[in-house]
Amino acid sequence: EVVAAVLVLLPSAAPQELPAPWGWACDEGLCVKGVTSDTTTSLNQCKLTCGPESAVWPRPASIEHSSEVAFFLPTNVTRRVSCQDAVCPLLDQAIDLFLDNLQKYHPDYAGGSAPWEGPWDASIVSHTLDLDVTIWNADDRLSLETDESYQLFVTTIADKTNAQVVAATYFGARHALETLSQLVDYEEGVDALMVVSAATVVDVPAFPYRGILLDTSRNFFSVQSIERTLDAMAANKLNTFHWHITDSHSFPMQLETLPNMAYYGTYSSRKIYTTTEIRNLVEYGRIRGIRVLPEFDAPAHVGNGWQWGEEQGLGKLAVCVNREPWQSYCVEPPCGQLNLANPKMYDVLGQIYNEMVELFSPIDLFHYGGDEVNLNCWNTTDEITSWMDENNFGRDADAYYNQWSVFQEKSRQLLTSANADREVPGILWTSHLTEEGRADQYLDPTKYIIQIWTTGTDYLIGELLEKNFRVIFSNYDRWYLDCGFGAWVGEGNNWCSPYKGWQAVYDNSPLDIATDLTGSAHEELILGGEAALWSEQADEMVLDARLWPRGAALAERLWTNPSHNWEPAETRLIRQRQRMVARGIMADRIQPQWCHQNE
Ligand code: CP6
Repeated sequence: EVVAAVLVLLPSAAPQELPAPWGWACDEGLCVKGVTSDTTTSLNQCKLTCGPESAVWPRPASIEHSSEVAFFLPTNVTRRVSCQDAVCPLLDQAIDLFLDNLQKYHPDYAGGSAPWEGPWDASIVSHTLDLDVTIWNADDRLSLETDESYQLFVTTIADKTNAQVVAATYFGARHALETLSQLVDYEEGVDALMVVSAATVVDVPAFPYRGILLDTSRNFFSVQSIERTLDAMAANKLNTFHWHITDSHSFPMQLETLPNMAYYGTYSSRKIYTTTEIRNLVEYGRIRGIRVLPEFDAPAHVGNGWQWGEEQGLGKLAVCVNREPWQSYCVEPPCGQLNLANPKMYDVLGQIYNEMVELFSPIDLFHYGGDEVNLNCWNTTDEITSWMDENNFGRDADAYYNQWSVFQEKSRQLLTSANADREVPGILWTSHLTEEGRADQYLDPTKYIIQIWTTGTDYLIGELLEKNFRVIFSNYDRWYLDCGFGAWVGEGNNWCSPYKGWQAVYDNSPLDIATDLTGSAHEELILGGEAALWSEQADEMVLDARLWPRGAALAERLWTNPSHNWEPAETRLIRQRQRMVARGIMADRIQPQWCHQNE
């Protein structure tokens, strides 16, 4: 009683701990906050993360750890690596990124090194985190066959924590470093980092293709915003940045051999990706375990950029460009489709492929687009109809499908020769060419992968699988993230309403869809999935919040493929969202700050 009275009288210099709104259940280990026992969700219920078991996103295939932590300073990390050839410089960069990510846990991080202040006790100052990374193979490029698995062993003896990473490839090792960074957090009380003192992680992705699509034609996105997207993808072990770089609206891709394309096609001279910027982004992605996959969408979804042909004596390279009323010639304005009747069009297409193959080199996949061809555009263009007649192709729908498939075959050959006669699998969107009875008539399943954008109830998905096509899922009702609130509604289209929350993204399971449609999961044919950010209603101001944390939900579906739905994942997702924010990603908010004690 006497002591208490004295304490009350003493003026307190230290800020008082704020009382928690309710009793936090968790008070040691990597706890950020407590847990409530309440499992109902949503706006008026806090969801709180606690301990290393809730730290790693996407959840590893297997993880065990102690509930103790070791404290250390980021200046006390050592590295030892065992690797071959080109992999070693990549690994050095991955470790640098890992160290940057540690700095970013500090609440006062403002770039570079955070303002660590201490004072620290001797045990913190002397503690080291020793990285020991072994990579067996010399692959420095991703492919669908790349082994992305890794093992991570954390052990602590006295003042040394050893983090041992073993992986077949660079890509597995960089995922291990991502996981390790997520087993670290900042501890306010000691102004130091803490790492779980012992852990064993054995991890492997469920699917080899885990993507995000960004459309940079309807709206332009700065290189910096694309880099930020690659950073966020790396934090979620997503491995494919599908760059829908051109469309009818604009052509922002600089080509040194065809400068007219961007000259005619960009919105402005500043809204252009120079060849240097493109090469740098490809490398930026590679270091982060991401293939930058180019799409050149054709024969539809072209337009601006192609007008120069006539002025330069090559004739019309594209038809229906900006034609009105657009409803008759395309799904959204402005219209445009390549001119199948002009052989010079193929010369230009081959040149585009030549330069794209070089810019994105070496490619292991290529996206041909191939969506939303409008037969009425070709059918109402004199140059095309007279060419059809001269060649006795006929004029019915099948005649046009035949010519479209001839175009596709020529495109494939042009791409193959552009790629020094190395054939890579091509990706095509679902379209009339992939419909019932047509897919295997027109397309060879050993050469093409089909990206599905219809919903999970579409029986055609089952048909494609039964015909042995490899597929990538991008169901528009779950994995299209482009919608702004309310847009399109009232124009006869309602796919933007209601808003697709992260829960809907999380619960979309390709294997379940395949099983429902065909009675078999077809695991070997399902390469994975991709969320799409089309950009009619998005530019870089809203990019982060549209993509994240929903893209993180996609990532766990594709990496872990959990057998449960979103509910048990919620607290971990909230923590992953906070982690992304710490790394400079302006991810959407999930709950009130009131739920987070020390933020
Ligand atoms: N642009 C291109 C688009 C779409 C596609 N391709 C699209 C279609 C339907 C919806 C959203 C986007 N805007 N080139 C389809 C693959 Cl709902």
